[in-house]
Amino acid sequence: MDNAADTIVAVSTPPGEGGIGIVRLSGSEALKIGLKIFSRKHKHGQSVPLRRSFKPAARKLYYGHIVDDQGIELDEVLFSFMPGPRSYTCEDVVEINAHGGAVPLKNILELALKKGARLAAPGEFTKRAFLNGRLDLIQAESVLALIRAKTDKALKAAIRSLEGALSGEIAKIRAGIAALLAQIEVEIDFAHEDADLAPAGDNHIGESIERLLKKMKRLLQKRFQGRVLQEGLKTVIMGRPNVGKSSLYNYLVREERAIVTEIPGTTRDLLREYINVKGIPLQLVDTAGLRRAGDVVEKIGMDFSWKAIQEADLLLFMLDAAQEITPEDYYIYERIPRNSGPAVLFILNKIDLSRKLSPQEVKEKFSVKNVLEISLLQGDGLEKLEAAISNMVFSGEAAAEESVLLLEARQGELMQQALICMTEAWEALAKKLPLDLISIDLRQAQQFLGELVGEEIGTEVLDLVFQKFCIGK
Ligand SMILES: Nc1nc2c(ncn2[C@@H]2O[C@H](COP(=O)(O)OP(=O)(O)OP(=O)(O)O)[C@@H](O)[C@H]2O)c(=O)[nH]1
Ligand SMILES: [Mg+2]
Repeated sequence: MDNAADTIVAVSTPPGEGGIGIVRLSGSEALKIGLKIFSRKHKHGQSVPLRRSFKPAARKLYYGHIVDDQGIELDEVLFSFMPGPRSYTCEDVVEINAHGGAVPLKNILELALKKGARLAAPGEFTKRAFLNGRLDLIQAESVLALIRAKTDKALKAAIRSLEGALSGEIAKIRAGIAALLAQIEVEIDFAHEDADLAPAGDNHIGESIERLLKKMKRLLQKRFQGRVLQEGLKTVIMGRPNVGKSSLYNYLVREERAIVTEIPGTTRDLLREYINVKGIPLQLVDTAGLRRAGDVVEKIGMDFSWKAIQEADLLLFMLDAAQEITPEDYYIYERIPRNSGPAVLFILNKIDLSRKLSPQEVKEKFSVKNVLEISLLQGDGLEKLEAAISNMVFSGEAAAEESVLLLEARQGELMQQALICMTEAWEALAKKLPLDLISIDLRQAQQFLGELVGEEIGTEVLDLVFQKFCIGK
């Protein structure tokens, strides 16, 4: 690990031009280095070096200039000092609000490096906050989620996670396991003292394990929502040629992106766009219409379509209301991946034309509960369609928004491992195996959860987590 005592510096605002840019220093020498390069404006409008006795008050802004060794003013700035432990990293932190251009920021950074600071590694400020106990690992990862959040919902979820909602849930599970372990300990001791006594309270242990299992499963379910919020739900528009897929794509993208013609087989390449439907990010894909005929180019396009369908989270399966169901519709439907495959939303388009196909018939023929009727030509049913997509992620419950917690891939995996151990403990109990064995499983589960919040964690994992950050965070 890096020498925790050294003082790091980085430009903490994103690269590019901005109104202001912030250079941040953290470490025991932060103030000393900061004061070496900062000068307060003198009465006569000239920068003069600071009096040696000058010590800025905590969390106050001071106006002045950054001045290099030759006395040249590099930038006009606001200077602030946040003494540890009441700072982001729990160390002494100095923030210099400068002008946003790349050159002044680079000059200030270089000057700070010259005066003894070291360039921060990606995520090192947050890593220090973690190492100093201000954030647990889940909260540190939420900082990343926060930075990357693409929608309001994702942002709210990341903030909740940063505030410790997810950590709190996990702490409850860990406390539950710890209590169980203690209980088992007592019973084992008891059994040793009085061999005639049958191990009592087994049922109680079983119930506790079941309760914990349920909690863990619930958290894991939310992992899907977390991933969706961050990466976008992979949503693929599919159907036979000419049903209106590209028209739907253009509507959802709010732009004439895809070519729309009355000729079947218009779309050949996949089109992909990142959009936002009622706060839920979708990675929307328009595909080539699927049919058996078609020229070489169209066939290649159809191969792409099938591949996209395999990888989808949600399929928007389009049918034409002005025509009977065709054998192609059945053929396509049969080839949708089943077991834990994508969710499918049935859409009956062109309801403005004279009807040959009713929603009832679609429901019966494909044995589905819901069919949405729309007309892209007249703009009917589109609001309902967007609501339906959103509901498929949040199951339509208003409470869902508040309860979404982000589980990063790393966190989800550890939770899964802990869940397996707990299941094994439960099975061992059901088989009436000795309590010692059950406590081994429980301890293992406890260890995985400890790793999840970052209490029992190797430096490699730590480095992996923080590498995902950019410099300055
Ligand atoms: N009457 C009517 N026509 C529509 C509607 N939606 C689309 N169309 C027309 O249907 C034709 C096909 O539309 P596209 O969006 O290109 O269909 P597609 O499914 O992408 O077709 P391919 O790319 O060939 O697979 C075009 O002439 C559209 O104008 C609708 O709601 N009502
Ligand atoms: Mg098309």
